[in-house]
Amino acid sequence: MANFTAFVGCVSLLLAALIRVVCGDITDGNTEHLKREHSLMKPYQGVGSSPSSQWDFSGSTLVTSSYVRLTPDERSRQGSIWNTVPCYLKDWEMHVHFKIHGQGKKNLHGDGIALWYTKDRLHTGSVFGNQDQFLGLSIFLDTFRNDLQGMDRSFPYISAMVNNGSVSYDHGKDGRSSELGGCSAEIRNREFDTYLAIRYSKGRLTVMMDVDDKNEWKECIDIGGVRLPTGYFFGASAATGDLSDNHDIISLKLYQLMVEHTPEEENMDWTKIEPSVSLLKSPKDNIDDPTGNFRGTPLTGWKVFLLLLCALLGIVVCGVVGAVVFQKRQERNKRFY
Ligand SMILES: [Ca+2]
Repeated sequence: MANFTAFVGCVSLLLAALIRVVCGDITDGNTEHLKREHSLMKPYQGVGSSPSSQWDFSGSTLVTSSYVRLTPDERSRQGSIWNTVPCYLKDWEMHVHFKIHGQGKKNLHGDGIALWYTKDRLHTGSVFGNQDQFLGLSIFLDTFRNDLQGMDRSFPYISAMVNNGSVSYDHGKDGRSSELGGCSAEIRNREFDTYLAIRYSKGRLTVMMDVDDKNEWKECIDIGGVRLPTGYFFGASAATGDLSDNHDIISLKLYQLMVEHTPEEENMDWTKIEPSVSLLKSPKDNIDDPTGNFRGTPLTGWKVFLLLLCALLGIVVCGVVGAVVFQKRQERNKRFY
């Protein structure tokens, strides 16, 4: 039986190692793929102060050695921080470490943070401190419910929007008419670290969060058919109105995802792509969609992982059955002699 225990131990170790390897390059922040020129990390040396700086900031933004405060917990403030280096990666994942906190009691705080991947940068405006009718992608961390008719969802609410410059964000409706997907999440006044991950790869946009101190990603948004060009800028902005909060960014870490593309995809000019979405609903709601659009953009890493997991489970089951049969036979043999 000792041999069998050792065998199971070995398989468990192998399985753990495999999970680390397969997941590593997707969400684990594999350091070799971290792109420092697009990342903002403590102690934020040189941010905004030199011509060679990789991050600019404007408005109420305050940079300290341990956080970047986009707005303080005061009324009518707007602040932003922007990467000065355009991003030419085709597949990427941004990890956002943020903190939203303030004195306001339930529902008496606002308005939230927006994360951007857009053509323009440093244009102050009405959408969480940034310009409306933007070109690109935005993820909103909306902490205040403006739309009193929309009681079917609880706030804070995280949502995504892709814009080709023609659509206005409807603040009064919390952007509901233009949102691609979203989820409710307790992201305010938490005592522990809160994170968001935005992944864009092969036309698929995935937003995950880690806001319950469990050190694991929970899916919030997952949509296919999203087209975004390369050469846009990453940024973050926040705004307060009559109600307020401290909106802090602790870090923005950008990882390059190693994904293969077809020769045709490689040869096209990705900077010329117009931001668009061909599939408006979450792939999860479209399982029976006969067009099967979303199936063209699977999460390859996960497929491989599941296959390997099944294979390993098969080996474990075979091992257990084998060991039991072997032991039974030994016992029977003992009885005979
Ligand atoms: Ca709102």
